[in-house]
Amino acid sequence: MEKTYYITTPIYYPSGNLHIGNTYTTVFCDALRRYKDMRGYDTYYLTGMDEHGKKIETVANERNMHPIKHVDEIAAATKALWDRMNISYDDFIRTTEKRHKTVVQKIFEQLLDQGDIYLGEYEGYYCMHCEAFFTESQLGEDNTCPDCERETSKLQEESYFLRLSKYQKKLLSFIEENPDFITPESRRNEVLNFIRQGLNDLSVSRTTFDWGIKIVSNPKHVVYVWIDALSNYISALGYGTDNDELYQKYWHGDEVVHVVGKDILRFHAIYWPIMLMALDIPITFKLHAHGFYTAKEGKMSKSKGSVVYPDTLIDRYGLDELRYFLLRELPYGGDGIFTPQSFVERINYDLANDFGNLLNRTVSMINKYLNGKVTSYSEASTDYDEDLETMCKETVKTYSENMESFKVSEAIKAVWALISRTNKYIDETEPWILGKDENKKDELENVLYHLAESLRHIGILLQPILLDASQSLFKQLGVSKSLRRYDTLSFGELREIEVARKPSPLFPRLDQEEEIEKLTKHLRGEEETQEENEENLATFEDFTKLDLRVGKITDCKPHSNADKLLVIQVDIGEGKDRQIVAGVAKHYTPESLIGKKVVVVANLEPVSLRGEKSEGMLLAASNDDTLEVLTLEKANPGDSVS
Ligand code: ME8
Repeated sequence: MEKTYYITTPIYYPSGNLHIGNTYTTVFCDALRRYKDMRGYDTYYLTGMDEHGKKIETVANERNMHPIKHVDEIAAATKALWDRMNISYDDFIRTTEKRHKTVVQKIFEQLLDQGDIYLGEYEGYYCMHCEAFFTESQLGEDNTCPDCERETSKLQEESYFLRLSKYQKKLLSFIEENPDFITPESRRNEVLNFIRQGLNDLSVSRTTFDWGIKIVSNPKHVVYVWIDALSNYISALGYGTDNDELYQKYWHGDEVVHVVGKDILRFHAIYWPIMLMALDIPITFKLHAHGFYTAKEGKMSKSKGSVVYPDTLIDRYGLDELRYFLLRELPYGGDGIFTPQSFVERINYDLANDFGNLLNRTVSMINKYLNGKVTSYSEASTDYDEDLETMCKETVKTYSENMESFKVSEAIKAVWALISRTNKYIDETEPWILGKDENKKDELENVLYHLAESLRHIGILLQPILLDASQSLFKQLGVSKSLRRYDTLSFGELREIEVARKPSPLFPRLDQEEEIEKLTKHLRGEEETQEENEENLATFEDFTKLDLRVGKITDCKPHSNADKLLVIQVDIGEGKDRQIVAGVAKHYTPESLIGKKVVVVANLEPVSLRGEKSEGMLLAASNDDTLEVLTLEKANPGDSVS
C-alpha cells in the first residue's frame, strides 16, 4: 500500500488580497506535495480561509457589506489565484462552512464537559490585527502589540478558558522527546523557552462581537478564532462525523505536515497540540515554520510601495519564474528579501543563462552533429563522464534529503550545482571540436548522451518546482513519459531519443536595467503613460518586423491543463499546420472556431504554455467583458496581412 502524506497551509484571513508572503507558503506546500507524489505517496493537500473574527467583521462593515458577502468574494478571488498558480490542492476549507462549524461546536462542548474549558473573567489587551490577546506585562511601549507594534485595546469580559496549564508538562516532554516535531531547530528552541516560562490558560471565547461560531450551550459567546481556525486541519477531513474516512486515512496515516509562517508558530506548536491532547487525538503532525519575505528596507508596506502581489509578477514574467524565485530565495530558517533587482537577476542568471542555455545548446548540438538522435549509453569513458555521472547520483540524494527536511531552497541549489557542472562539462569536452573529426564520432555521441541524460535528471528533479519548463525540457529532448519518473533516476536509463528540430528558449532573457526600472515603478504604482514614454511609439520598421498572415483553423481542442486555453491547429499556407495556444476558451467553444479564417502573428518566438507548444498568436479584439477573434471571409491561408 502507498504511504500517505497530508500537508496543510495556514488558512488565510480574507482581509485583503493575498501577497507574495501567503503565496510563498502555498507554493512551498505545492512543491512538497508534488515531490511526494513523485515519490509514490498517496498525498492530500489542504488549504483554505479563516473567515471569522472581529477583524473580518470590521473590514466588511467598512465596505458596507455583510461579512459573508465579503468573505465569499475574497474566497472566490483566492481560489482563482491558486488556480492561476496551478496549486494542486485537494480541498479548500472555509471556516464559515457548515461542515466546519458543527465540528468546532462539538469539540468545544466536549472540552467543556471534560472540564478542559471553564468559564471565567477575561481582562487583557487585544490586538485586532493579530487576533491575539496579551497580558499587560507582554505589551510593548505605550501598550502596543508585542508582535506587530500596533495599538491594542483593553478588554474585560466573561470568557471561556482552555486549561493550557494542565497540559504544560505533557507538551514539554512531547517536544523534548520528538526532536523533529518542530523545525527549524531555532523555532523549536523558541517554543521550548516559551513553555518553560509557564503557560497561562487561554481565553477561547468572546461576547463582544458576533461574527463567529456560536457556543451551543451558551450562545451569547462565539468561539474565539484560534480554536475555530486550528480545528480546520481535522474538520476538513471529516473528523467527528459519520463520514471520517479521510480523517482515518490521512490524520492517522504515515506523514502529516503543517507548514506555517514564523508569526503563528506558537499557536501551532502549543495551543493546537494541547487541544489534540485534550481531545485524545494523536499528534501525528510535524510543524515547519518558515521565515518571512520582506522588502529591502524591512517589512512589506503598502505606503512604501513594497507589497508585492503575485498577479503582477505572473502577468509580466510567468508562473515558473515566480515559483522559482519564491522557493529559491527564502533560506531555511531565515527571511528572504524581494527586490525587483533580485527577481530580475534570478530570472536572467539562473533560469535563462544557466538552465535555459544548457538545454538550448544541447538540443542544438544533437541536431547539428547527430541529426537529432541520441542512441544509447555505453559507459563512462573519461574522467569528465565519471565526474558528471557521480554528480547526477549525488544530486538526487542531496535534493531528496533536502526536500524531505523542508529545505526546498537547498534542494534547488543542489540542482543548480548540477546545471553548472553540466555546463562545465561542455567546456571540458568541447563537442564542437569533436564534431570536426569523423574519427571522434563515438566520443561525440557519448558526450551528447551525457548532456541529455544529465538534463533528464535535472528535468525530473525540477518537476515540483518549474511546472511548464520541466515539461518543455522533456518534450524538447524527446524524453518519453515513463522516463520522467523519479524511480528512473539512474544514469544510463535514457535510450533512443529524438530531440525537437529547433530548440525553443525555456526562459526569455530580460533587459535587466529596463525591467528593474519598470518593476520598481509598477510596485510603487507609477505606471508609465504613453506620452511619458516616447519609446512606446513603434516605428514603421518595428511594424514590418511582424509577419501577419491569414490562417485557417483546422482543429481545436481544450488545453488538458488550463481551463482558459484552447490548443488550435492552423493552416497558414506552410504545408504543415501550426499549433497555437490561445486564451480564448471563455469566449469560444473549440468546435465554433474550426473552419474560421483568422489573422496569425507567424514569427513570434515559440513558447510553451502549460506544457503545450505555441508557435504564434491569433489577433483578437477585447475589453473587460468580451473577446472577439478577428476573422476574414475571402482571403486564403498564407495571405499576408499588412
Ligand atoms: O495567520 N512572508 O492568517 P494570515 C512569508 N488565519 N509568509 C508570509 C508573509 C510574508 N511576508 N506574510 C504572511 C493567519 N505569510 C491565520 C492562520 S491557521 C489555523 C490560521 C504567510 O492570513 C505565513 O504562512 O495572516 C503566515 O503564517 C500566514 O501567511 C499568515 O496568514
